This record gives sequence, structure tokens and C-alpha cells, in this order.
Amino acid sequence: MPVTNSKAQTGFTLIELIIGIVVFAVALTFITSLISPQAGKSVDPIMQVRATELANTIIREISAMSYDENSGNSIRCNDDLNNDGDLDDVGESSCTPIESFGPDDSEYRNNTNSNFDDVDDYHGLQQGAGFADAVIRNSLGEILLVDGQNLYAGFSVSVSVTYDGDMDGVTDTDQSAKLILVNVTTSGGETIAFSAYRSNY
Ligand SMILES: [Ca+2]
Ligand SMILES: [Ca+2]
Ligand SMILES: [Ca+2]
Ligand SMILES: [Ca+2]
Repeated sequence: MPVTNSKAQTGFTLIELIIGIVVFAVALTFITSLISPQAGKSVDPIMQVRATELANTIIREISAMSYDENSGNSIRCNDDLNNDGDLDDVGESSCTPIESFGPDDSEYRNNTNSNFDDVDDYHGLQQGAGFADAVIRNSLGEILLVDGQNLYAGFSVSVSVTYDGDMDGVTDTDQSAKLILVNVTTSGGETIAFSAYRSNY
């Protein structure tokens, strides 16, 4: 009968239905396995933006400092003013040797204030989660806030400074530029490295 034949061609058998469900389940598992790692990583860009803001704030503070403890108002360290081949004449001074980087005598940057005045004073500065000063602060000892909130809770920052006169990222003996390295570790445990150069001007 024509009517019975057309009925047989429309629905699914139980076997077909089960196979369909199994295929769908396998496909869903496969798609979920592709999406899940992405969902886990989707937090990272926000952390990266915060880390970048934090690094910029610190690099701005450091860059605003004098190049060296031995630089005067208008005199640069290592400037041979009278061109006689040495640095022992009036107004002349040599730049701080790299092994003396870090705070100079009686200099500090703590939870109340800072009297850091040159770039390499920041060498060894560590703040935030896991360090003695567990809070990230500005030079006035104030907690860094973004829109009134401490978005850097759980973050940490560490700074190192070195000479890199040829600006190739590798320490050298050319004292004409200092490389400022800022490592920011997010509350998610991801460490991001930032760097900036400060020339002897
Ligand atoms: Ca000289
Ligand atoms: Ca200093
Ligand atoms: Ca110094
Ligand atoms: Ca170098």
C-alpha cells in the first residue's frame, strides 16, 4: 500500500536514534574539550592589562629620577667636561659602579615615604604578595588603587637595574644607558616581564 510505504520512510528506528545520540554526545565532548582551555585562559588578558598598568606606573616613577646618584643638576656622570681624558676635574664624577646599584646611603622606599632619587636606587625593590612589604605602593607609601579599588591585591613586583649601553638587553660595561627590568607576577601566578631604558641625559 502506498500509504504504509510513505509512513515507513518518515520516522527513525530506535537503533538510528541511539546512534544519533551517541554521535551527538561524542561531538559535544569534543567541542567542550576545545572550549574549556580557552575559558580558563580568558582571565589572562585582564590580568595582563593590570600588570601592564602596574609596570607602567613603576617605570614612570623610576624614569623620572636622576640618571645617577653622581649626576648633578646639569652635569652628567662620566662627562669629561674639560676633555682631558679623566673624570677628576671640577664638576666631574664617574657613574655609580654596577656592584653598588641599589639604595644609596640612608635611602629607602617604604610604607611611609621614599627618598630614592636616581634610577638604580630601585635595583632590588620588591613589593607585594610574598615579600616583606606585602602591599604594592607608590612613592608616598600609598596603596596603588585603580578606580578606588586595590586591584593589585595578590600581585607582586620586583625591579632590577643594570648597565646596557648598547641596548641589546644584555648587561655590559657601557654606562651610557641603564636597563630597568620590572617583573610583575599576577594574582594568578603568571609573571610578565617589562623593561625600559634610561639614557644618561
Ligand atoms: Ca676631565
Ligand atoms: Ca640615590
Ligand atoms: Ca643610586
Ligand atoms: Ca648590552
